[in-house]
Amino acid sequence: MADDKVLEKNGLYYPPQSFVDKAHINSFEQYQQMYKRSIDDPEGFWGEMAQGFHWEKTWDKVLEFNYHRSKGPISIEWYKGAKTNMTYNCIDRHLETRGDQPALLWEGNEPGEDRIITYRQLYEHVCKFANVLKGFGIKKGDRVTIYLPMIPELAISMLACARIGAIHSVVFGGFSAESLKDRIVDSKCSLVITSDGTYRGGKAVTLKQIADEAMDHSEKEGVTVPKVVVVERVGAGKGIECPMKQGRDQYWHDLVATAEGDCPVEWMDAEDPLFILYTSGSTGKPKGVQHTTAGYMVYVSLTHKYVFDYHDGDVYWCTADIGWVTGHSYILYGPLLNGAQSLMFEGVPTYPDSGRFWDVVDKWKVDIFYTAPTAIRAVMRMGDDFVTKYSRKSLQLLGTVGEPINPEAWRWYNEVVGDSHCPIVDTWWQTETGGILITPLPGAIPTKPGSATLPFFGVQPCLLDDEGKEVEGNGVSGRLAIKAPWPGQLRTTYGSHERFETVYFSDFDGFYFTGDGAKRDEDGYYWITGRVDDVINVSGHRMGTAEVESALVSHPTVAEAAVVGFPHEIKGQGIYAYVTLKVGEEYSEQLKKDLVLHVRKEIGPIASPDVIHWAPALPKTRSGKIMRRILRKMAAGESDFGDTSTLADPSVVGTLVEMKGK
Ligand code: 6R9
Repeated sequence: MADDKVLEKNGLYYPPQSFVDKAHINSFEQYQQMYKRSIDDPEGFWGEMAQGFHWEKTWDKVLEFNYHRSKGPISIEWYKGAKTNMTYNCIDRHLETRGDQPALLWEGNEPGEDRIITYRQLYEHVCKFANVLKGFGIKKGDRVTIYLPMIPELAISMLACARIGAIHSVVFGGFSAESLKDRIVDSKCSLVITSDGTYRGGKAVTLKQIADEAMDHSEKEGVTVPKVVVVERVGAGKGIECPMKQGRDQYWHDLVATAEGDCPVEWMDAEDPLFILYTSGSTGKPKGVQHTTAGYMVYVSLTHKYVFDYHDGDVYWCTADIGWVTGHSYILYGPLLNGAQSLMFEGVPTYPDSGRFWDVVDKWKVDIFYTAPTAIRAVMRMGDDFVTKYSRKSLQLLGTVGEPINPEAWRWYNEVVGDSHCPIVDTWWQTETGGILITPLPGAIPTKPGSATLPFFGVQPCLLDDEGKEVEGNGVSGRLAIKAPWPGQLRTTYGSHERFETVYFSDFDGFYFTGDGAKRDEDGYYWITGRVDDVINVSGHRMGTAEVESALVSHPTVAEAAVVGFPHEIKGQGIYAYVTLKVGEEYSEQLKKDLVLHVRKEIGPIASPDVIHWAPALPKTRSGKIMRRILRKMAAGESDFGDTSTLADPSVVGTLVEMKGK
């Protein structure tokens, strides 16, 4: 059927008619009307959008805020005065209507290893574990660090925390002991939940020993974790050790065996914290982005419904790890709030082979598939056969997130994966934004490969020039900022409101600054061009160049380091490190390897430098500032470095060029 295809006209891609017919928002006019209303009357709009949830007490005021640092402290409050509970809305609210429907579909690392958990079963698991937490004395406001692989216990732990009002801080399982230690220390958590180990492809690797090392080190910094819960994921005989510390460590299965299957919820104030999630910025250590209860709940639920055009009964799969914000908002909270069947995948796209995604799509009859450009590029490279040998008939919608998608990968995703039958939503957002901000609504907004298109309801993006003046009109570019709050926005950074204000609100008074650059084309569509600060995006993961630099400098041979991103075919951006050694140290291939290993140990494998470039000296201005522009160009293989006359010593550039590849 011709009308069953995505149609291209003058560079715009239109959804198939059959998709439009059933879409929640099914015309551009409807999008425009709703958008206009959301901006003209935010309180009316967001008050209405909050109607379907359970409110133990409704709000007194929908929105109160100050975005101007010049007028006082930055504050953002949504649904002020309301009382509710996230877990109640994710689970209890659905028990009557869909208790026996699957909530989580779990696909393990090995094909054939899976679990289905219904809403009722999830209720029991969560209540039991919530009672375990209470038994440890965990109460409202306490922080719980969760360092787990993609297993159901991760979701259960988060929901159990939310049920009793504890604040979860999930740490991605690929982070090193050092990174985990930083997060434990900053959050001063009362409990760590981890597992004996996890799988990387076909191999079992330890997590518990990493967690132990992190806790040993946190103790030296004054934070002693009193209790640790260990999930047995791998078990004995797989070559990993799981030392248990008497009096501190207990197994999950022993604890839940005797726990009660009901646990009353803690009614939370709208603005009570729900979770902290650490993310990288341009300076210092990662910061704990803090999200609160009611606004985040309404926002992730609504975006999940409209952006993915989610309908009852759809099987929805987001391939992210819950250790990142995408997993928090669009594997766990958004889908469960909407009563969805959310697939949770423990493995990687290339194990046992590069057809795994589509094997899983066929197995579970996935309707909606959401992944990252880096994963698309990785499987695209392996050839179409890995895709076309699977039917993929169930697929109706495709999504991407994490970094700009190059038009070539977008077209391949559309034509090969989606058989030109599924609209694609390229969703732009951040850990800080809680949910999707710029995105197509698939039944209403025609797409362009590489553009995240238009703002979601209630979101007012704008472009600012270097002086902080708004750039009006279309066909322009600038720094991407947002003019007014949306309910899913972060409220502070954990432990320091000052840092929150400095990072996001001090560059441009009256705006939330995203750190991204963007252009707005003739049709008003947004194209994100990447970070304008010292943050690089490696395989969709945010990495502060300063973090990698300080890891390098902590090696005994290194005097100084400067890290920049460079274009990388699969990862989007790779990590390129210029390293100056201490006097007397010698360059060698072995030292390069040692430095890469050192960074892996300090931060984790995702931060491994792709290139180490020996730098007898770094190009610096007279005031001592490293001219990263030159380093970026050199890393990208360019030979025109622009004006170098402001350097303290312009000859440094020639020396660096000579050292390339040495
Ligand atoms: C959700 C998430 C945020 C940064 C963001 C931007 C980049 C995310 C994007 C995108 C272009 C998209 N980014 N989605 N760039 N198009 N669709 O990824 O959060 O890990 O905090 O990263 O990722 O640079 O500022 P987070």
